[in-house]
Amino acid sequence: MPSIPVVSAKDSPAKVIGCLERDGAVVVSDVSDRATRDAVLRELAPHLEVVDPDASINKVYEADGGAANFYPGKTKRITALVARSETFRTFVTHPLMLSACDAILKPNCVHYQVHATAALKIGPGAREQVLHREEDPYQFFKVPRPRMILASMWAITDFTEANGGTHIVPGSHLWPADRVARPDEVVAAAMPAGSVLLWMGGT
Ligand SMILES: O=C(O)CCC(=O)C(=O)O
Repeated sequence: MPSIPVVSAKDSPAKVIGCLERDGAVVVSDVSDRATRDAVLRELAPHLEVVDPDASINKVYEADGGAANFYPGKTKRITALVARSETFRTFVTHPLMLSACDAILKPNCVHYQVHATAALKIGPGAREQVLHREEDPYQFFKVPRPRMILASMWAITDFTEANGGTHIVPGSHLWPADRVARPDEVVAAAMPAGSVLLWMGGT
């Protein structure tokens, strides 16, 4: 059974990067403390408060060339977190993120930048999301694509398989384009609050 490696924030960036290269994903525990998570929650709360969890953005996404039914319902979503939460900015500039981005993205570019940010509050009964690669919008490159994206998911609350922990297919960043994941190759990222899941744009 494949699994997502778990390392500690005290481990070296080289260890984190080694896991990303080999498994395409890694969970790093104890990256954010309680006070930081509480501040993010407090700063985002008024924005999340006014979101309708049933407002579907699929039509807009499809019109833009995105996959059909990409976004599950029963979920509150807000974007532009850098503008909305001062504390969230410390995640973007966290030394772990910068060293991982330097190692994974810098060999392919002059500068890298924040691609998109979103906070998700998954409600009861939300369906699973369709498996995808974060780099899928760049269809002009064939899989396996050059490395363009390093994704992260910061656990502000505990992630479990039951409450919607992100589904990852370890090792799939190295797969040929036509290989489809079997159900037993899909792993839910279970991680306690304070952890961050990193994954390659090709995973
Ligand atoms: O549910 C969403 O808003 C998108 C989440 C997503 O694309 C992902 O977790 O990779």
